[in-house]
Amino acid sequence: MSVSHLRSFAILASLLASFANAKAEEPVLNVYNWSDYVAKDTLERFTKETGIKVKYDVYDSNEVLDTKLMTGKSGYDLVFPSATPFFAQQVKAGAYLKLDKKKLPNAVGLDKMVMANLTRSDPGNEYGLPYMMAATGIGYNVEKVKSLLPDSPIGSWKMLFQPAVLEKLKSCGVSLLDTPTEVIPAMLAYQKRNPVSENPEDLDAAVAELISLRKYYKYIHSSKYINDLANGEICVALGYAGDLVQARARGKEGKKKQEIAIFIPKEGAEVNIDVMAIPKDAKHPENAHRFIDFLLRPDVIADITNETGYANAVLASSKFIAPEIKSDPVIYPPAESQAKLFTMPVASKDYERSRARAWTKFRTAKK
Ligand code: N2P
Repeated sequence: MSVSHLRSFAILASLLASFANAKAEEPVLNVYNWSDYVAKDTLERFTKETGIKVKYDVYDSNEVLDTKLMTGKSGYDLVFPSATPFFAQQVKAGAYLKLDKKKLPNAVGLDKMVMANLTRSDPGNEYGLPYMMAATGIGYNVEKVKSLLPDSPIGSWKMLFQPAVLEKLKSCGVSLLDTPTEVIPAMLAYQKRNPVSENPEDLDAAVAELISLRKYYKYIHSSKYINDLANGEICVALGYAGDLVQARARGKEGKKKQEIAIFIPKEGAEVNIDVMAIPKDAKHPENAHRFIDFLLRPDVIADITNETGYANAVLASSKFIAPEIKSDPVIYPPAESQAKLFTMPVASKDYERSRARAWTKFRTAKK
């Protein structure tokens, strides 16, 4: 056989192999994602283009996803953990399949800075690609807060943690996210301690103060606050920026119009990069790759950003993003507030355990 024959034979063989692979997979994809994290027509568009049916389940905390992944067979083909500390630990534990970059041509359009940041969790960017990013901030009902506390400390964590403030705002409802990886750093920032400290003394101080404030919080939950803020059921919430943006939009649309405002606290706030990753035992990895590549299409991901209020890392999506979204400092923080943002480090197992214990102590403290 001549060299060129050999080459065409090799090409044919690899084509056949990829057909066989594609054939072997039924046109189904099991996705497990955060709630309120795609546009209304994202899944439908994908199915229309590919014939792949998406079974879509949602969660509202990394802890829930982590438990499913770590107990082995999750049954999912694609999940969206936060890069640190969760995805980093899951990568170390061998929870994911290596991505096949040949099947992800749109990945070249990803922001190199975000990719570099992700190497802290995933050296070589082998197991995950960025989906959406957001800071954690505070959303509040402008009218209700103004009437109960005209000189409230807007812009500061004091809105959520200062007893004198909470004493006033308790009656209109204050809520926290249900996760130690958000609430403890926020409390540490309020206490002017290092928000990403792994010092047991800092952890104790943060939890003691949280416990002393337990009676002021109406509830601790990671997704209910969107509608409750929008309906006027609560008036201050710790939330993910995009979710707060959605609450603000729903507040404008609702029957009882509520004006919701949002800020990222000046003392510093956490930022999460959520990634797309394929669990090791995924039954439809081929379809998962197709969905990841679809989500990385500039027009597709721009629609998601426009609808959910979360920033993405696909540079070419910029031209499809609505001007009011692009200029929203809550979604795309300007340089001066970016300097105050921090991401969680990958903490030691020991620290993770003590933080989880401390959190349970707070969660179960008497109101
Ligand atoms: C979506 C929440 C995703 C942000 N509702 C958490 N990283």
